[in-house]
Amino acid sequence: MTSAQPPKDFTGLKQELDTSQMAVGWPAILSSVKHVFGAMPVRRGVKTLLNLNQKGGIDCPSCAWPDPDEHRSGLGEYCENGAKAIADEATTRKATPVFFQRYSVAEMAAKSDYWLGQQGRLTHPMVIREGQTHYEKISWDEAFGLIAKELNALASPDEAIFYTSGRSSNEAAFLYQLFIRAFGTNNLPDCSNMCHESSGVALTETLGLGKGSVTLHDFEKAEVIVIMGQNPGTNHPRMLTSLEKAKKNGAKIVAINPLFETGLLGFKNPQTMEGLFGKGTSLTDLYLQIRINGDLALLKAICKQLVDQKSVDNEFIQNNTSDYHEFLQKLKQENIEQLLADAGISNVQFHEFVQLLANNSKIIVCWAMGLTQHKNSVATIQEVVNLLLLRGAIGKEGAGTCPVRGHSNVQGDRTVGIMHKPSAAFNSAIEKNFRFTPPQQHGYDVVEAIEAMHEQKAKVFFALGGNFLSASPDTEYTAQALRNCKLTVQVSTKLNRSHLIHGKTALILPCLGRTDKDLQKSGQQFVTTENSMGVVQKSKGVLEPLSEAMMSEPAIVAHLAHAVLGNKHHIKWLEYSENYALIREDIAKTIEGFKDYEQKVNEGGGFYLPNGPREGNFKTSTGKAKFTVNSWEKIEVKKGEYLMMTIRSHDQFNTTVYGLDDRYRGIFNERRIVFMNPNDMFKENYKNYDKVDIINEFGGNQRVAQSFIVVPYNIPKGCLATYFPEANVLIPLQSRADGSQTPTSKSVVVRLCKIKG
Ligand SMILES: Nc1nc2c(c(=O)[nH]1)N[C@H]1C(S)=C(S)[C@@H](COP(=O)(O)OP(=O)(O)OC[C@H]3O[C@@H](n4cnc5c(=O)[nH]c(N)nc54)[C@H](O)[C@@H]3O)O[C@H]1N2
Ligand SMILES: Nc1nc2c(c(=O)[nH]1)N[C@H]1C(S)=C(S)[C@@H](COP(=O)(O)OP(=O)(O)OC[C@H]3O[C@@H](n4cnc5c(=O)[nH]c(N)nc54)[C@H](O)[C@@H]3O)O[C@H]1N2
Ligand SMILES: [Mo]
Repeated sequence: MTSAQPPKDFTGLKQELDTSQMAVGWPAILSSVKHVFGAMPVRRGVKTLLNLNQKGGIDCPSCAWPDPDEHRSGLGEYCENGAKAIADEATTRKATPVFFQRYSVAEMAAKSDYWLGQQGRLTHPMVIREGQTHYEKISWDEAFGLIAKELNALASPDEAIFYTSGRSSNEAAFLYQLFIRAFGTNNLPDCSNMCHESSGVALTETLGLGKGSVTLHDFEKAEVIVIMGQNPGTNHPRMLTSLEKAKKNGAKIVAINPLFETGLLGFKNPQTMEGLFGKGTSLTDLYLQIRINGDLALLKAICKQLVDQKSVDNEFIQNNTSDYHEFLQKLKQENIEQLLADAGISNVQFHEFVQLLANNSKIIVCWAMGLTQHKNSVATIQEVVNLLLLRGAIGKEGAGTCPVRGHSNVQGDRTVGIMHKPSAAFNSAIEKNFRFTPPQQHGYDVVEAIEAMHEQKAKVFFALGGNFLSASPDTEYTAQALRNCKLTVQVSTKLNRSHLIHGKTALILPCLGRTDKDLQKSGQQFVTTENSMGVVQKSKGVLEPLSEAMMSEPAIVAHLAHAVLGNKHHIKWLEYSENYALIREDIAKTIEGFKDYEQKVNEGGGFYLPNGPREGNFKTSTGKAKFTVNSWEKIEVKKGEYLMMTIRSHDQFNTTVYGLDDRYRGIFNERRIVFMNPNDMFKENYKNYDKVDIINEFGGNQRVAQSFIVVPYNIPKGCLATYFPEANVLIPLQSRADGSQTPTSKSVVVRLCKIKG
């Protein structure tokens, strides 16, 4: 059977023990240049970079960090990893039908993720049918006909699953969900389910909106910025510019992370002379090296100490919050010493942190996957909210919540309807504007979708972007789920492992990316996206598409809807694909905050969507910001077991591997490594670079990730780290965050088994 995991060969590890304390600077510039000009001719590279993140230009397809509202640097409003993302998409390399003739699926599956990505852009629709070994060319009409036949033959629309990754534009996503609801299901799992779902759930419950409350302007006014479970130097490098500015304005920065991440330590801004030729700016004032999943314990200890020493904003609490009394009652039972011991934080650092919080109230808390991918993630994020509420640090300038989103339009996709649990208000807006009754019953999220396919309750899997197989937990189980399908369809820009582990019949539909010019009947189109701070902006490609056979995402969805539903509804699907302004017109009618969409998005740098918590307006069940009681339970780890987090290296975007280095952590030319504390290595009798298998036994099933190299690293005792997606095979599908169902990718209980010889 075709292997679902990347090959287990080692590539030749080099470890640099003495790493720099400064992120970016010249090494980042050199790396950007190497990636961009290594992938495409100079003119194409320059044209792309000059348009990146400029008003009316291309919205960078990498992370969701916002662009400055006002002035943007004419040269270089992007970062090293944005440049890598662009190089990956705008490359002139092509995976044409000839390529697919040359390599069987099994042969491709034996190659590394890096190799798959290096084959270039997908250029033609391809199909593989039962019993075949190779993909072959298919026409678009035939492909749409094939999907329509399978979808219309299902016993119920709920036997189909429609996944979305977070790069799709508002236009594509809105049309996609409209089609899926008209078809008759809410089976809309998306990458959010594995990402910031815990943030959405926690913030909706407590503050009435599942999004962050701050803007870039707040960073300039903040007194304290806390960064929890986030590695911005790699994953949101442009955030460092905001942190540098904040720092210059006097803000104190606190980092809470099991690793000393270079990007949190210091920054050499490539847009300033000082950054290029000077010492750079050191960023973090207080660095708490927390034990994996110790955050809830630490936050509870902080809340208790703030209450005990009466450093709380009583007036704010009185006027703006509910459930305070119950919160206080439960807090009395907590023991600070025990909580700190569980978190692995010293008393000295704890008190230093508490004093910073007690003496200031313009506090921003930022977080990412280090908080969202644990069993207690929703509770942890609710405790972040408790802390901010105690200090009155929400709904005012320089303060608030900042869940830093991942994919560049993951937030926008949700806003325009990519959700498996639509609200009643959303459903009635659809009904009113499109004259059909959308399904009311909730659909599958990612983990439920995998189960449904495994049990053959779902038979057709369609993905608008992403790499479902490799991004999902429990790789072997997920692979079987996909193999069980009658039909799997991937709308993609680049080759990935989800094309190789597929249903009885499988299709690859090549689409335009953010950088590509999108010409339709009414002329050149632009699309819109929403960043992590709720700004909607336009994005317009500038490059000639590599192949005439690629279609845009909105056009693919429109043609699919037309093929499946024809004229069953009062919806003129194909007209949407001829002019995306028509889609925006309907978004404006259906979704709150998009009034005058077309006009506003054409003015300057975009517009802000309404944000209740930002204005101190909380649409919760009590009409106020809610305190919550969150109980702390330490994850049980037996002797010989470790708590393992799966993290991103500096040379990847999720499952796309740009290169084999993790420069800031001093790792070169290898991804199959496991970071381990030298004391633990000594205890286990491991020498540097010994080889191990990693084992998880959750729920009585054994999962093994074979062949990893043990690397000594400054990580808390009892903790390990590996890279995603190589270690996803170990993440149990059944281990999920309470309340959000996010797989617990940051707290996997494992043991190691030394490979002899
Ligand atoms: N270049 C690049 N940019 C990206 C991405 C990419 O892959 N590459 N991915 C995008 C996406 S989709 C996302 S969601 C974001 C992800 O951005 P991040 O969340 O920064 O990504 P991770 O590598 O998962 O890093 C998690 C961080 O949390 C820490 N951590 C792990 N467990 C814990 C814990 O229990 N407590 C605390 N306090 N910290 C912990 C890790 O040490 C690490 O520093 O980045 C986006 N941007
Ligand atoms: N163990 C572990 N697992 C994780 C995580 C973790 O931290 N640890 N993180 C989780 C997180 S935060 C996320 S967001 C998910 C990511 O899950 P996904 O979003 O599913 O995965 P990506 O790797 O971002 O998807 C990459 C593919 O998207 C396609 N693509 C790129 N651009 C476009 C485009 O413009 N249009 C279309 N149609 N396709 C495009 C390309 O073919 C590329 O191969 O993974 C999750 N999985
Ligand atoms: Mo993400």
